[in-house]
Amino acid sequence: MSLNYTFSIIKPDAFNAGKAGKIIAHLEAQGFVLKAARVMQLSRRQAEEFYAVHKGRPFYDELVAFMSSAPCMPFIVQKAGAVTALRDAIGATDPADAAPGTVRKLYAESKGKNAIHASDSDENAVRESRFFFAEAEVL
Ligand code: 3AN
Repeated sequence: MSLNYTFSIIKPDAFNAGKAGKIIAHLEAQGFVLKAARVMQLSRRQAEEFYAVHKGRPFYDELVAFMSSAPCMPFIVQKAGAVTALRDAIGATDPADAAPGTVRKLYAESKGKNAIHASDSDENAVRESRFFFAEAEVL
């Protein structure tokens, strides 16, 4: 059975533009239930560790610099089949390719500044949730 929760981050571009509330409301309207959330600015080291799987890819340095450049909002949501459901709700990595009504189509600027992160597998949802939240912080 697939996990009933997943991990996400409202990235600095969307958070700075005051879109966090709209994005959370958009997801709640689709049946996602907020289980944990915080506002924080990642250190460079935290961003490097979080995105370690992308180390060596051409966009890695830019991604780490961007994600540690300003506050962001990590959060956990619950829904049946959460990982797939949230990936569908956020849309393609590049907002130009994202389907109408997805978070990235509505709120993202570019492939790099693309408003939101969402775990891409149950395994990563567990790992990424633990990276940011202690058990006692999750409802
Ligand atoms: P997704 O976030 O849709 O899972 P990944 O895992 O391929 O996409 O990439 C992780 C993050 O790296 C993306 N959210 C995006 O911010 C950034 N990224 C991916 N590809 C590029 C690219 N070609 N140029 C700039 N940033 C990129």
